[in-house]
Amino acid sequence: MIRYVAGRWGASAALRAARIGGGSLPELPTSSGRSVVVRGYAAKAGEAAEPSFYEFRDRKIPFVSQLDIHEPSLTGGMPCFRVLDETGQCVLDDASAYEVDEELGRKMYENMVKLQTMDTLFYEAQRQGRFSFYMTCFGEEATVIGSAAGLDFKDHVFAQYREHGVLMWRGQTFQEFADQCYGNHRDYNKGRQMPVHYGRKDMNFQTISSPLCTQLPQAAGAAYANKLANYDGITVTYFGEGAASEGDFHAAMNFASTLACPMIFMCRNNGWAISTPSDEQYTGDGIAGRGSAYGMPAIRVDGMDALAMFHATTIARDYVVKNQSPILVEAMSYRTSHHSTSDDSSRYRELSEMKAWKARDPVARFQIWLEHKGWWTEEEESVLRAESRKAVMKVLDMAEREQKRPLRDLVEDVYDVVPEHLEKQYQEIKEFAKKHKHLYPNDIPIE
Ligand SMILES: Cc1ncc(C[n+]2csc(CCOP(=O)(O)OP(=O)(O)O)c2C)c(N)n1
Ligand SMILES: [Mg+2]
Repeated sequence: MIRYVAGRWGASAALRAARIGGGSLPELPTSSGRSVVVRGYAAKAGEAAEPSFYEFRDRKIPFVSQLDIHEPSLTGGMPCFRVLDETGQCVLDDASAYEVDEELGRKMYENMVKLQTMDTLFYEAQRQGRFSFYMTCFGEEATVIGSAAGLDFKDHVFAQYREHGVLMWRGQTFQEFADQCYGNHRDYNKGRQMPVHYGRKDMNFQTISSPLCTQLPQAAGAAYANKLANYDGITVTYFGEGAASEGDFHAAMNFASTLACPMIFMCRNNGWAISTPSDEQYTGDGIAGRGSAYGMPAIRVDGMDALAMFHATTIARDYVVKNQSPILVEAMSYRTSHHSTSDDSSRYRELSEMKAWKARDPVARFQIWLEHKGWWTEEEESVLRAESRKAVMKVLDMAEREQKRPLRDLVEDVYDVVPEHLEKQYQEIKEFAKKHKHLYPNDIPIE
């Protein structure tokens, strides 16, 4: 008879018992309440023992006499850690281990407000046609700032594209964000990237690349290289749950776990991959549930709770440092914005759903907690909001007025000397631009 048993936990309990070995027959729990019999495990002295295990290298898997289908859905999902509920109230009986001090709490909050303000005004500027593209992180401010605060500056970050809060936390100014989005003379990438594709070597933040999930295997490789070089920091890669549907996700997870790369896989599960809802991206226990298949520990955390995010990240980081091996974190949230300025989410999801999530605003949630602690006032709130707004408006104007880089920059810096084929392409573009001035942006010097 074939029966269904709870797969994962039953199997790992058996494995653990098998690895420990020794006298007593392990009790292998199953969700069906029936126990699995391990045949021949405890052969009596003098008797020839039946083979009890499938053994290969460090694997010792007990043979059983019962043919079972291991049904993962019977094991239940991984729970989600949170400190603050949706109204900003602490849900723990004793929260002392999961708080932050006043200075850190205020800094986290101020960064979240600045991020929200910058996103609001940059988004509007893009809609006015002032630059070509923008992405906000509405709904995920706590995921990004909470995790950034839990990392060390020396940790190398390989981000997806919605994690500009990490750069803000590390000190990137409003002006530097604006210069990049306008692709002006001051942009560190010389205007050669799409807006929001930031990169800062001096902040250990690798340049964003649009093709989804490429940052994961790169991060695993970097973590491995850093380990070999005894680098005193870890590697962190951010990615969406949609990106986790790419093959690169699996390659990176396997690479990282088999080579014990010291890194955090930080998944932002915001419910959507543009128009595809997460329940169409995967079955099973989300992204965190995949950790065990790769022998990788995992944490699931409320990504709209800044305190929970901060502590999940510090605990994950400690684990990585101590064990010199990877860990997976899945932060649960909701993308309350459109995917990008090229998207209209009202075409594929109910406005009411989005509004219900917007009401759980992670920034307001953290503000309530700070106020409750006596660390934040209404007056400070209006000053911070007004000043941030003023500062962002100013940098947008400044960035707009700044000169663009010349066309020639397009082909420089990649090779020591510009190769012939790029030189030829540049000459062609130049001629085209001169001939068809009306088709060419008038603020970019041709020569
Ligand atoms: C290889 C590749 N395929 C498709 C795309 C188009 N694309 C850009 S973002 C995106 C959805 C990603 O969703 P998720 O990883 O959940 O991140 P989120 O936007 O929700 O933060 C897609 C399909 C791409 N950039 N690269
Ligand atoms: Mg997503």
